[in-house]
Amino acid sequence: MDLASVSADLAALRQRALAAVADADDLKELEAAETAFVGRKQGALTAVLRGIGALPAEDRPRVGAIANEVREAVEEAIAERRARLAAIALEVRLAAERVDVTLPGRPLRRGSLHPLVETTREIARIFGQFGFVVYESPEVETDSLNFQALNIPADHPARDLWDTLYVDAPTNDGDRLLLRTHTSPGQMRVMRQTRPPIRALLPGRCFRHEAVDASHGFEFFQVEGLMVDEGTTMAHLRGLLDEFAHALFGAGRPTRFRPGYYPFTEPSVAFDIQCVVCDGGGCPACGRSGWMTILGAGMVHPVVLRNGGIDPEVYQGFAFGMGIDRIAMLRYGINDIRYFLENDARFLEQF
Ligand code: 2NM
Repeated sequence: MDLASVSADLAALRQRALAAVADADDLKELEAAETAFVGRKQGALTAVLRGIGALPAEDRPRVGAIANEVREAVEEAIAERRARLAAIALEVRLAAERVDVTLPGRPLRRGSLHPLVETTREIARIFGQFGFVVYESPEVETDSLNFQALNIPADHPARDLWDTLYVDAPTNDGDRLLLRTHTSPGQMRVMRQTRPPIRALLPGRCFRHEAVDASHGFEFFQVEGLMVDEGTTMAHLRGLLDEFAHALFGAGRPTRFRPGYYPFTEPSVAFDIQCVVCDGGGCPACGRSGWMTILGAGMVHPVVLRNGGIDPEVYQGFAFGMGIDRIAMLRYGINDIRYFLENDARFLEQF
């Protein structure tokens, strides 16, 4: 054992250690190399230093210095390699987690308004321009508001079990509960809760005990309008309905009043527009008459005004009502009322 051979051993150890560190592909391999070469107990460097006692005393400091230098060089290489492995691990992770923020987003499925909702809103928008305000009222009503207050007598056929759906529930005052057959009871509520001038619009679901076919549902939607003020006349009604028909079906479309009958209006009319299918020529859609009825209307009966708490000697009013389903069918060319409530996506997606 001499200085030259120990120096050579240390140089060789340094070479092998640096090579092992450089070759370490992960932390585990690096730590194994650290233990093998510069580990305090079992490391190769420690083994060399254990043999130092066999050297002449004057050579020991020189060997000690070389050994320290080797340790420092190897430990520095290990620190560098550790930092490099950490950087590589981060790069790998970032690559794996990479998000391309420039990719176009996944499109959201976009819904659309139900054709009945769309039509109701359009009707409310038009009448809104004339100052009509939308009210909503209950679908379960009393016999007195749905019929009696509206001048519909007890023996009127509409009150028959075969036309009206009654609710089998007791009430405090013996009044019978039913599913409203029109939104007129809402107009009665408006009259009792507000004072003239009144311009009210009542949209909503109504119910009739009906045999269902392409043009009749046991549920349907109605919009009614009510105007009450001093000096309200049939001429105001006529002008308003013309404006409405022209806004909805196009300016210049001919309209007409025909005599009609309702128990709650006097006089009563049917309001027709020239057929939107044949433009008046006559076709199956208009029964070859060239006209189609889109709503009913009239001057509110004095008895009905009085039932609403309004003095018919001071105030007059007109009211009108239309089936939203029917208006929507005309607007969109739908030929069966049953489509509206079937919830078939193939139908709904078209709007
Ligand atoms: C219609 C036709 C004619 C109407 C009458 C009233 C009330 F409450 F004021 F008397 N509301 N709605 C009315 C009048 C409704 O639907 C075809």
